[in-house]
Amino acid sequence: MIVALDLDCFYASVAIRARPHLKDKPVVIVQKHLCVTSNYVARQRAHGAVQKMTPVSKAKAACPDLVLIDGSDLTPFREANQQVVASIREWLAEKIALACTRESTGSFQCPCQKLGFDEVFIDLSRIVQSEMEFGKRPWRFEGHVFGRTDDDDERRLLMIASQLVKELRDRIIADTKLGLCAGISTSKLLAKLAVNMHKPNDQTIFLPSDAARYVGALPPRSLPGFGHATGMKLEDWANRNGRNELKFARDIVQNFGMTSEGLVSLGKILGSKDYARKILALCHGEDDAPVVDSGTAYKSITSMDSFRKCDTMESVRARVNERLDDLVTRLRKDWEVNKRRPRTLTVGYRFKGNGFHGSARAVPMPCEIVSLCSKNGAHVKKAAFSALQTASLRILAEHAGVAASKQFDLTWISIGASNFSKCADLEKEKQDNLTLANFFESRSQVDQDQRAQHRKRKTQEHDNVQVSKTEADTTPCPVCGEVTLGNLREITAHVDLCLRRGAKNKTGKKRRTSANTLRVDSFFSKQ
Ligand code: DCP
Ligand code: MG
Repeated sequence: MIVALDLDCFYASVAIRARPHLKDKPVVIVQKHLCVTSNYVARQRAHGAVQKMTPVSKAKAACPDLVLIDGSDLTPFREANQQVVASIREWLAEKIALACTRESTGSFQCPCQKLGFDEVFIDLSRIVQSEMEFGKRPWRFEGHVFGRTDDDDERRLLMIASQLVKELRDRIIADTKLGLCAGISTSKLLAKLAVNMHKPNDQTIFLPSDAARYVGALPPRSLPGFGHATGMKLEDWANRNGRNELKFARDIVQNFGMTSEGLVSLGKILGSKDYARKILALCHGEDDAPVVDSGTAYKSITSMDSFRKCDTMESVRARVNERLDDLVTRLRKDWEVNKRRPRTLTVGYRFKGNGFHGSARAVPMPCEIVSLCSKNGAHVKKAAFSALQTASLRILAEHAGVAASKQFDLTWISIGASNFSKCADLEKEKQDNLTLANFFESRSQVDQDQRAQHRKRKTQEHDNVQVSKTEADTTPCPVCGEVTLGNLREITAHVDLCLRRGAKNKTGKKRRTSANTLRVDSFFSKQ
């Protein structure tokens, strides 16, 4: 029971939430003279002329009263995303707690995976299962129903899932004042396809029995998980081999079939048999990818930007500095909330003429980041900034050939921090290192102490021997009980002899060996 959530005209909704007077006006969010999204009023008013990535001039021509809002600062969108995820997690926690109480079981998890800023997948299976057993839910779907199912249990489970999702959406809207759509089905692929079927502020249930036919009729590139590069490789292969155009997903299935031979040849084209299997399954409407919980914090923090021209070292430095200003501030904020530090720095770049084809290089984080992400980090931002700047420029020089002596024209840069460690771990690591350092530092002292103790022990032993000797003079042999013994060596030799001889004690009785041994032991322990 997988749910895909997608916020409606996300950037525009966040911007309008902060400016309620714009609620009924056509609004677009602008980044570098392009409309990155628009609210639904603008979409209707401009009859499709303000699609994502439309130049502002064109959008304005189609809808003159368009309100333009600058969207270059992503902070409000990031924060809104966190509010949405917090609301989802709170709702999930309540449902899980209820299920655990009803079932008298230990707690469980319903994974929640973020995808970009405004999409989330949730695996609701476990809660739905509990509701099926204890929930007394009505026998109906909540939302639009697409497709059909031959399985009554599946139908019932999807009904319950749709009712739960309606509750969840209502909760998110109440908590965040942001509208959203949901797709509900039995895989991430079908849930994601369903989410776009009725927009805005609505939900669709995709019953999966006819999924293969439906998906087969879609262009392969519209399938989530079917990347741009995959499309290029397949088109190239089709052209070279005079095959029909691979226009629909079913054409890929027909060309390669679901046989092992087909899999091998597709694997050769795509570079991996596993990936080929995944692509064939996708084109057939099947997807067994699990929802992997993203945790509460971002896996990486990246600042990126694209531009028309960046062909001098001065402009590269300026672009890098802009990214680092943003990154350093966000890393510091992240430390305040999550108490963690990144260990890896990644710099990505694209050159003019390479389209979306870019490269990236990862290196260990400069150690100045440790000071930035610590208690007094707010005061050492400059040091972290300049260490990151040196590292980033070095990567660009060494791996991208971005240097004063060379010709280049960059169109995109990204600088990211990832591979985070909780500071508790780092503190422990530090503590362990300290302990180790202390150990080695104090080792010489320990050695000295031990040597002194050793000397003392030797002296005591010597004294003890003297004492023993004195006591032994008056101690009878534990075996024969009669002989007056001398020093330790003489005692041992005498007792050995007595034991070998099976000597009798004073009373004339021959002692049992075990008893002898006991007596001898206690004798020596006394010594
Ligand atoms: N975005 C962007 N550049 C793009 C596409 C999108 O910066 N080329 C941003 C703006 C969007 C946000 O990402 O608000 C989410 O993208 P969606 O594709 O989900 O679009 P919206 O949420 O805006 O609209 P919809 O209601 O169609 O989901
Ligand atoms: Mg959206």
